[in-house]
Amino acid sequence: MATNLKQLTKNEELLCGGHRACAGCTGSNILRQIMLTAGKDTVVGGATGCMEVVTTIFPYTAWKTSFIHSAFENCAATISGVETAFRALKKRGDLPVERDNINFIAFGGDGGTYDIGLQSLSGAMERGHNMLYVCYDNNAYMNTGIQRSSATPVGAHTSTAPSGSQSTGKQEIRKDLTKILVAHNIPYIAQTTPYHWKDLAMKVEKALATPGPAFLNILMPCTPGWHFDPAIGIDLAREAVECNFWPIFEVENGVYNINKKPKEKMPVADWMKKQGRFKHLFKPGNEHVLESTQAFVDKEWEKLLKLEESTS
Ligand SMILES: Cc1ncc(C[n+]2csc(CCOP(=O)(O)OP(=O)(O)O)c2C)c(N)n1
Repeated sequence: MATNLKQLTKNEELLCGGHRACAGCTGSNILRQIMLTAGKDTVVGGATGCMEVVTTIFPYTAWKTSFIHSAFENCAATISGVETAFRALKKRGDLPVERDNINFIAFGGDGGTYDIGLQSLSGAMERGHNMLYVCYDNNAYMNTGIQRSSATPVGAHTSTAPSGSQSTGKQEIRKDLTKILVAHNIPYIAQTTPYHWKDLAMKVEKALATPGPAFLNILMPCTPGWHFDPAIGIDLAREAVECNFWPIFEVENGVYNINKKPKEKMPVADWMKKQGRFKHLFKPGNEHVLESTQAFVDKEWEKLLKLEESTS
């Protein structure tokens, strides 16, 4: 099992150093961890987000495996097409035996997944392709200058939802994409973070071993977008789980399993106060946003516990 740390570190690094990710970027941790688990026989597709931009600056590539550039709208469609071609070649007997088992992984940011590529993701999942779609959710359109996306949490300051005398930042409740994927009735869906490396590796293994479509939603703390000290990104991933902002769970054939239930729940405000994007919420007069965020997180957690109870 690749979920053994010793084994995992012996595996070949398929995302090499020298890429252009920001100092403290947790997205490169996500890509490295996934590729260490998936291995070389993997076809990767990337939508036009940070993790594509920083790893494929012409004429270089940080990928030591096949990598296909996609537009925002069609990463899932591109990889579903490659997977179909693979099946067709296999059926015709046109593949050498050693190329018999290939992983197909599509990557997209939250802008490319929650928003612009949602239709192609939905189509690929519904058609039942044998592929894994990974959304690295850094809560905004980061590489174009931190514009809000439908994944941005209430109260966050972004360039298109700025905080100031007239506004407390993003006003709308974030979309729950994981729930939308559950509604597709696909065999495997999970949330995780790059801090929880063992959980992440286990989920990648399960997702790739499951015949049919699988989806992973991975929280990615972003230094310039969330405004934090580059040293603490990975801690913010851990604390997002400790405060229940980002529960880590899986839904396997409709059955929910929460992988970590914090013993002592951390207040969401303690997580938020380490991030400059929420700085304005700690000024007098804005307490109501912190209170409503805590109430929202508590309510969603209760719903998740009930889903686990009712489906197990
Ligand atoms: C259809 C379309 N709209 C807008 C753009 C411009 N664009 C390129 S990258 C990007 C932001 C990507 O955001 P996200 O998918 O969240 O990834 P991140 O940069 O945060 O990693 C935008 C808006 C584009 N390339 N195509």
